[in-house]
Amino acid sequence: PVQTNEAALNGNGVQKPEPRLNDPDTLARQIVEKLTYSIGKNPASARKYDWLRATTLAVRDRIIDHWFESADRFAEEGGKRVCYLSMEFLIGRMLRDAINNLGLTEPVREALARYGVELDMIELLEPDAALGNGGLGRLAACFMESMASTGVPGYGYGIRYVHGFFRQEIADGAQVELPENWLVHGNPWEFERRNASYEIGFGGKVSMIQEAGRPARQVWRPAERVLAVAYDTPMVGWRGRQVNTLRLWSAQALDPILLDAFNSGDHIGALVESNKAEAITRVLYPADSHQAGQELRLRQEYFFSSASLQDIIRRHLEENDNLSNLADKVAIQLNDTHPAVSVAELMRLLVDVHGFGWDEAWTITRATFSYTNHTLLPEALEHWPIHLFERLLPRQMQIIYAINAGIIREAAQEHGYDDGQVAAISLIDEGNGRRVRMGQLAFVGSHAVNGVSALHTDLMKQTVFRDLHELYPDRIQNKTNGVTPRRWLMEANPGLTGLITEAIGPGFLDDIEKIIEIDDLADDAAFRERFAAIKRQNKERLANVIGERMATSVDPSAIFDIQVKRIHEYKRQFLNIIEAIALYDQIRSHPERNWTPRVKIFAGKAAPSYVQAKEIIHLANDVGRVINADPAVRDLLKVVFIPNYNVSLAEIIMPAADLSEQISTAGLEASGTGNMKFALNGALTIGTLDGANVEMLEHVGEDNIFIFGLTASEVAQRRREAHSGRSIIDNEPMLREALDAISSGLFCPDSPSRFHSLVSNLYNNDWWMICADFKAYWDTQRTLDDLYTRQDEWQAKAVHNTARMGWFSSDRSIREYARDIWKAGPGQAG
Ligand code: F55
Repeated sequence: PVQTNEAALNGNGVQKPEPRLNDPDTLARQIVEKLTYSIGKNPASARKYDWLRATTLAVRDRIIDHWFESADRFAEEGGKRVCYLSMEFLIGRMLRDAINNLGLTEPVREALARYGVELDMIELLEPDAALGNGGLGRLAACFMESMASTGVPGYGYGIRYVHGFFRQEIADGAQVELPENWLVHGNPWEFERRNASYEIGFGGKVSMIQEAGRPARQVWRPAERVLAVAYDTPMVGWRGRQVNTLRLWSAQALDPILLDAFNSGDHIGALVESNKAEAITRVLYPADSHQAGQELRLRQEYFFSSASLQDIIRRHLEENDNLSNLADKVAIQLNDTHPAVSVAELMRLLVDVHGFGWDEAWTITRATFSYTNHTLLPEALEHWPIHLFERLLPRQMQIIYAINAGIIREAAQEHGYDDGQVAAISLIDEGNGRRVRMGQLAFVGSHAVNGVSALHTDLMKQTVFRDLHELYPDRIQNKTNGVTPRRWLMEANPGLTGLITEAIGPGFLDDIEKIIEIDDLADDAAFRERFAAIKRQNKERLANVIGERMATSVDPSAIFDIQVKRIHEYKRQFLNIIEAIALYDQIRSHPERNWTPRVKIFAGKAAPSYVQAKEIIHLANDVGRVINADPAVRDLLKVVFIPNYNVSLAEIIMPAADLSEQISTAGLEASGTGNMKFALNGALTIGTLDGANVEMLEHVGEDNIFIFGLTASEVAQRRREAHSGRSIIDNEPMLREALDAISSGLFCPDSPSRFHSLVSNLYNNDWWMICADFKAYWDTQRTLDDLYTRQDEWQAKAVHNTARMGWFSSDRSIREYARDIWKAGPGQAG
């Protein structure tokens, strides 16, 4: 055992490190100290990566001071913890965020400048932590930052994937997926916690055991066991007031090299087991819109759910006598259904391991969990085949049957449900090969269930959860998404942040809703000009990126019309491309007209197995190649697809947009969060009445947003009527000519039939209402062309957008979760 001198540890502070000072002198000295003693380089021979690492380590020391303070404060004050369980945390880079939140940006810049090193340059060397697919994962990252910034004691729990979201390259117009390897040079932000590790079982058998004088109980003897090892990353809140922890689990073989096998000469056999264990946390699944359905995915879900719950329980029992007050001390938020097996696992831990009776365990479980739904798309809802579930998690399957029996009994006895109504709420889908419905499991195991925008929450009540909502009418509530203004305004757009600070003072940095104070400056010509000048600089920066990465030149005085997000049919990048083709036709047919120059910018990744989404990427690239090379359009139109969209690229793109494309088929986009990032940075939105666009309209006012197209209920109506595109195409020449151009092979002469199935889907079915919405979209785009020529008007609207987006801060979202769902954080009894 380690010998410690208690007196020295606690008494006179002999072993306490000196406090870290934040002046440039001290920072410069300590960066060089890290360079020398942690990295083993002297300043003269250090490479840029060495400087990044040394700077990160010096900044990390300061974070650790705040981290310990936060832990001590929590230990003193007690209160309730919030555990955010998410398969995904799409964080991006961490250095800029950390130093911004600690107020160190200028001192660090100055310290590095003394050695001739540019902060902005070394920041770019940090790899993105891309442990997520898109909106859901990025929301988890914004929420972690906002919990730390608003003083909620939040613990993120997730998976430490060795390979995050794949890197995208475009080869001959098509997406190519390459493995991502963010950990190759080590990760200075994480701390391995070997003492926090738990065994996770799979497979095996359940048997009833009867011990003398005790009630009979079920014991699960797993056939396989792996170890979950914790890695902690500090999450720094605004002004460093609070530092929370993101705990990510890594899988390891219990016995990395099975010594028996190894000693008996079976080297290969010994390593097979460790490979199988470590496979669990090897890679992030890249599908965001359909269920993977693979065994490895279910293993991932259970692995991180069980590890997190065991950790939560261990911590609770360190501070409390028993688990009966768990729900008073911990709130567990399930980020979609990916961790929904937690409901069964907590029941198992309470009943089988900690000896609770079923009913009390169920009360505790329900009071502890809450669940956020992020999609209504049927193909994205998780449902696991029963045979697979039972083979991998036999005890959890039993528990799910028991939960189901209880719910059905309640529905039948207390509410008189008939067989049809029972089938609708059952946790087991008997329809297609018997499956466990994870959404239903998460719903019944939670005291609160939320959607992520007002419209989405309403639709949840009417569609996917209609029957459960009828049974539990108080359970569903709305929590509209938000984005953190630190990363998405201050860090991404220092120019605009500086202008706003000059105009209204720095108060909005601590309370983003104060940004409304620039609203009246929309009428101030001098302010508008400075606002526009900053936009222009940000567009030049993006134009440079496009020039460097793709050797395409774009003119920053054109409208930057941007659609960046995952590629999906319901998000309708195809509609945007068709509009580009129609515009191309019109410019060539009517060269005499006063066209407003436009650059259409796309970026986003397709799931590797999503054929149509990959065709859409191919089309965008093929169309861009033809249009950009055609002298007839005289730079009036460019179409650019920027490869490898990720958080870092988003930080350059969001501030550079004039126009934000939020054009999903109404009723399909749960919320959207890119819509908020763009508008906060002064882009106007062209969008449908979908997701949070509806609430953005309410906040910015109808003069400042450009809404078009069918509403969600009109879409539902048309689908009931078996709508197809054919008659619309026949009556709309611009649309027909654009589709004919695609079908003719104009954009893909090497393979003219490449896009035939994309086009024939429109004729035969038009499921996503692309034909139905084309004309309204076209007309709205032309209104915007016209508006852009009146720069005063356009810029006034842009100012209103920035001014009125304060409500869409994730600080507001988090305060609502804390107040209505978690009953935790500042101002809660705790
Ligand atoms: C990831 C994995 C699976 Cl198996 C299914 C879905 C996803 C995923 O990434 N979903 C996702 O990003 N959903 C989005 O969540 C955002 C945050 O709430 C919403 O803004 C957005 O509308 C929704 O599509």
